[in-house]
Amino acid sequence: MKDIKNKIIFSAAQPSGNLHLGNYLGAIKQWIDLQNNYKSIFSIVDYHAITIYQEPQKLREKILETAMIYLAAGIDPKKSIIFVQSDVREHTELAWILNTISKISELELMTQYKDKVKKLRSNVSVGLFDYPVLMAADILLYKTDFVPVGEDQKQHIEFARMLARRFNNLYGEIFIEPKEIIIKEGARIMGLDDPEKKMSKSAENQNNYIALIDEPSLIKEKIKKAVTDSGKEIVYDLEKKKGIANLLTIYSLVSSKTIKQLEKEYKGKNYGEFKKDLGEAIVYFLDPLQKNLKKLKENPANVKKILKNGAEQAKIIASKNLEEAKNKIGINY
Ligand code: AQP
Repeated sequence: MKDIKNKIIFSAAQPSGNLHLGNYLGAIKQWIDLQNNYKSIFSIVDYHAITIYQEPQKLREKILETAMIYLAAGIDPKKSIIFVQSDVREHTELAWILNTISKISELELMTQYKDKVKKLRSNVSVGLFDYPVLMAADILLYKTDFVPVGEDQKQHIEFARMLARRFNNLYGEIFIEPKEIIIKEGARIMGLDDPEKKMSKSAENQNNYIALIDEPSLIKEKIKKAVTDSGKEIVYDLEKKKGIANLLTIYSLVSSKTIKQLEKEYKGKNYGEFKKDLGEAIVYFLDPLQKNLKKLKENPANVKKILKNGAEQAKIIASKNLEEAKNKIGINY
């Protein structure tokens, strides 16, 4: 048994657009505390991002910006490994191996895939279909114990767990069955333009999300436009008032006030007042991160150095574990 200090955390985000408040509240925020207690590995998963077409110059920028957001949020390269997925080739190599034990029928059940198919229709790549296998490789490659993620990734972690078990049964015990860590509040922040769907980087409507890099005026504007309902009361009701419930969740997480406290505070007040205060609370909450980000952007060379150094550290673990897997299969002579 590993003691807690040796347990491994792995998590990642795709540089497929602007990281948003959902990514932060659902995932990144947890990483900051976890890195103090676990061996932590955080990746910028660019090979996942290209499962949907990305404009190359924009992708280049978003890879670096995502890394800067990790650092600005408080991920400390002295405590955690931060690296870009494509810098560690072992990820795609293990993904190929795991492809050979994954079933098409299992991948067809993935909710995120099915949602994206609805949006993309016939323009769906094999890569998008195979996304959960690459994600399982990302996780298993480091013999990860825990994966802190938002609710939307739960099914993918279950799949990774199942692949670890299947590999171990077929070839011998080497992979750890990873468990997800999902926080109670904020694990599924909904879109501001449509509270039925999760907040998403790839949403067509920019008013769907609050990007972590949005200017204060834009943040306030987006909150003002957030979809609510025709009622008047500011109460948490997930059935009848999904929009307000989502805004209350966000407000609670950015202000550290409970939803009950907020309901009391806004009793008798109107949506306009509530939204105005929420916009300001988000701006205030994101201010330190945005200030840190501005400083980091002045010296991209330094961030690139952190990433290259992180990739070297990741590679040491990844190459050893991949070799072990290859030996088990008989891919050595
Ligand atoms: N709306 C959300 N609420 C809470 N957590 C969320 N996450 C994503 N959306 C929400 C969590 O953020 C981490 C990084 O996500 P990702 O980059 O892997 O992308 P994703 O899960 O596919 O969601 P996005 O941000 O909407 O990206 P696109 O639109 O490109 O698919 C994960 O832990 C995720 O659970």
